[in-house]
Amino acid sequence: MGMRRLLPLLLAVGLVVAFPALAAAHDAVEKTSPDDGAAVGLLPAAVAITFTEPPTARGAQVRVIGPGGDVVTGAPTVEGRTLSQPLGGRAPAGRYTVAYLVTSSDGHPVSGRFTFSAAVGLDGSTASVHATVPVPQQELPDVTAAAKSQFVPIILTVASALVLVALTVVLVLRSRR
Ligand SMILES: [Cu+2]
Repeated sequence: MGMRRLLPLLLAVGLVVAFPALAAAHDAVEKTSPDDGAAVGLLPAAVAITFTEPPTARGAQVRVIGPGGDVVTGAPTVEGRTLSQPLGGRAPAGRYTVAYLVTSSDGHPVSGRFTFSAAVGLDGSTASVHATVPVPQQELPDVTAAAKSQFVPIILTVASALVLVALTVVLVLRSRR
């Protein structure tokens, strides 16, 4: 095979290596607890997100933002395919948005959010609740930007991809001489 023909092939290989997200699917969210948009009675003591594959506990982050701010307590835990986050004992009634970031089983970060309303808070307070609508992006602190710095596997993936692309370029240039 001539080098002129090999060049597009090498570039294609480099692209596939550089963008693993194109070649592999992240874990999808199967369900959340409470359901997205749900109106519940008593605020649950924990929220949970169940994925299609077991996520990695390391680096997992969950924020549960309500009328009184973030009400998470302790670190999130992973049991099987479910990521759980306990809530603080003084969380008030009202509308909550849950934002999460977790490492997918394929090593890529998966983030998302959902909302729900609770008529009775863990502190005994009450609020009128109704089904919620999606929250505009700017109402939430940017948890993903801060958390992504913890994703060492991603950095390694990107670094190795760059090395492979560089090697590909070197091979192409060398083959042209
Ligand atoms: Cu992925």
